[in-house]
Amino acid sequence: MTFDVAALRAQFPILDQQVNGKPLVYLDNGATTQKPEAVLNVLEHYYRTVNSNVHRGAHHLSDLATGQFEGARETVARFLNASREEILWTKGTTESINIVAQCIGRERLQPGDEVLISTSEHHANIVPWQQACLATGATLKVIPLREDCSLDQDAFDQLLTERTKIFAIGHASNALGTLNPVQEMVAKAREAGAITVVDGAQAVAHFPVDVQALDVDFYAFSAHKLFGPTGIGVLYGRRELLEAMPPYQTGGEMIETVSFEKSTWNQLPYKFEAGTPNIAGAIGLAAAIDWFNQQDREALQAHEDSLLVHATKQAEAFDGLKIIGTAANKVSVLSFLLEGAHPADVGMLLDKQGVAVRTGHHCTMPLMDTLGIPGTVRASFSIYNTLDEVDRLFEALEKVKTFL
Ligand code: C6P
Repeated sequence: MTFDVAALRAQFPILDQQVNGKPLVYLDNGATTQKPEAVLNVLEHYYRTVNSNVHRGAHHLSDLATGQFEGARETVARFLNASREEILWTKGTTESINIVAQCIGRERLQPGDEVLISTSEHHANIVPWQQACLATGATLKVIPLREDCSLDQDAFDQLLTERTKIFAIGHASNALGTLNPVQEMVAKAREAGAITVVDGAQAVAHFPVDVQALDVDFYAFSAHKLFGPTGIGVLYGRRELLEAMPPYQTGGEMIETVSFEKSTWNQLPYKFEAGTPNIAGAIGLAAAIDWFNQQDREALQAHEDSLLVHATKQAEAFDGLKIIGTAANKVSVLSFLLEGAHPADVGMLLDKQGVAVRTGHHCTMPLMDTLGIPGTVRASFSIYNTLDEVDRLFEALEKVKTFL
């Protein structure tokens, strides 16, 4: 299979448009990726021909919807190398982490216990733990960064103790792109007796993830950053832990029996899925995974790497530009500052030239505080971006410099 970026791009109709009179250069893939025709078609087909509620099987359409919905769970299970009972549908990464923080964190933490996270976490992997610590009297501990914004592994080794009950870490940083050595860190945390949680929001669209190889207890991601729809995500949980956890929300679907005196819970995974689920979302996510798996994943990864290398080279040569986050291992994210310019102004002037980036704190306020900056300009690349688009970003930045 050879990789043809033009052919791949052609499958994403949204990319073929003008913004502010210029061809769109979409470099905000860390916020959300675009959706290929294959996913759009499946979503439309579902609503046009299948739409029905699931697990209520009294008629043909309901059977069809249930089959596709549960088939989607199996697709996700294969994608992560898990079993279907361990795959829970959620609204996204944020809800996935909240489920763990509520159902394990608040249940098991006690005063004197510690939750260990890192400086570069997204708010979704900080605030739920902060709240769990507040509710239980446990303490939040934070792994500091080295100069290049990678995690300080010596500090990690010291912070990880028998008091560490939960270790929650991002697989890749959304603000900087740093790829964390999650497998090694999870192994050490498990050895120390901690429950391990990985935020995979910025990982799954970039490289294969195998939860068994990672040997992690919980893994979270969002469909919309993986070429799928918004409003749907996944929490993988190790079966023994899910079995032992109380439900997150209660109501329909998640029960086995209900009386006015007492209710009992459905089996996994339904125990954690109260109410009518996002059926179309789950089916759309499976379509995205099927589509993604049909591509030459190694070629996609190599292409993304070449985008980052090309962008980094130009950034290093660009007068007055400072790259924020220079770790050796990164996903395709370039965060930077232009001397004397506020990131928000840079973003606005790039937008005027059709270049879409994200600016600000990227939901990582503690990281920005640590770095002593208000935020960054972030160009996050995906498989359908081209080297020409990277050049367009830097041409546009030259103009921004003259405007400012
Ligand atoms: N980051 C970004 O522009 P949700 O919103 O639940 O799908 O994902 C939250 C989330 C959690 N962890 C990481 C590492 C993330 O990057 C995100 C979402 C977007 O960087 C929106 S803030």
